[in-house]
Amino acid sequence: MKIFCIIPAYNEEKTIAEVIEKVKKNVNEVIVVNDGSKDETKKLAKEKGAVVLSHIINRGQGAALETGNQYALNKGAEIIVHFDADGQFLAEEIKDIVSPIVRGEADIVFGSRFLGKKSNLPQFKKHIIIPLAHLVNKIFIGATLTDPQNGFRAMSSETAKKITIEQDGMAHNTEIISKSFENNLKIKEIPVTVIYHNFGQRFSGGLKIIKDLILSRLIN
Ligand SMILES: Nc1nc2c(ncn2[C@@H]2O[C@H](COP(=O)(O)OP(=O)(O)OP(=O)(O)O)[C@@H](O)[C@H]2O)c(=O)[nH]1
Ligand SMILES: [Mg+2]
Repeated sequence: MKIFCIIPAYNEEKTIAEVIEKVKKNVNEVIVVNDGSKDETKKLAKEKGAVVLSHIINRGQGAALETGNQYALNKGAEIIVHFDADGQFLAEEIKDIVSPIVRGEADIVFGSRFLGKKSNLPQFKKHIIIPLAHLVNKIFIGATLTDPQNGFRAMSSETAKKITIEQDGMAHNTEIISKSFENNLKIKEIPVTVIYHNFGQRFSGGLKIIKDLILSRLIN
């Protein structure tokens, strides 16, 4: 099947080349959505042979994923994988995340850090952000997944047509889960590995996730 991998990237010059190199062995097309990066992300991604779509200004990870999804659908993708640019996911796990879709057992598959595989999560993320995301999902969706803030997922093209990502920022995670339930999709979770290289630096990112999550729900 024709598998497209969408990699949203914002100032990821340190990791983007290696991530593309590894991902391209596992998929048919690699699409980097460069979201107004101020570093060499775009140049490096092009050199590695990825298709690079660019937002002129930074619009957020959710907006970048939607740009990527639309492109992939237009180009005839059958399965779309979302994969981070920061080198935290393992490209060899792409085959595991797409396989339930290939076998017709799922419409959308979510990666989870809490189903057996080891991930060295920072305490702030583990004890504050993830429980908060669970709470927000339970209150607003009435359901949650084991890892509501995991950006590693795969969906069929039919699913991508049903799920338009309208949350530009970090609340897209909750939005995708919510729309999967609303559309009665066949949902599956599989264990994935998430590696943390640089502890402590993502504290402000964590606060942004909390702000996006709560604001998006208050507005909707
Ligand atoms: N396009 C785009 N991508 C972004 C933006 N912010 C983050 N990303 C990308 O989204 C992915 C995840 O971002 P992170 O900041 O690592 O978020 P996270 O993985 O949920 O958080 P950690 O668990 O702390 O790593 C990476 O590939 C980033 O480059 C943004 O504003 N625009
Ligand atoms: Mg990350």
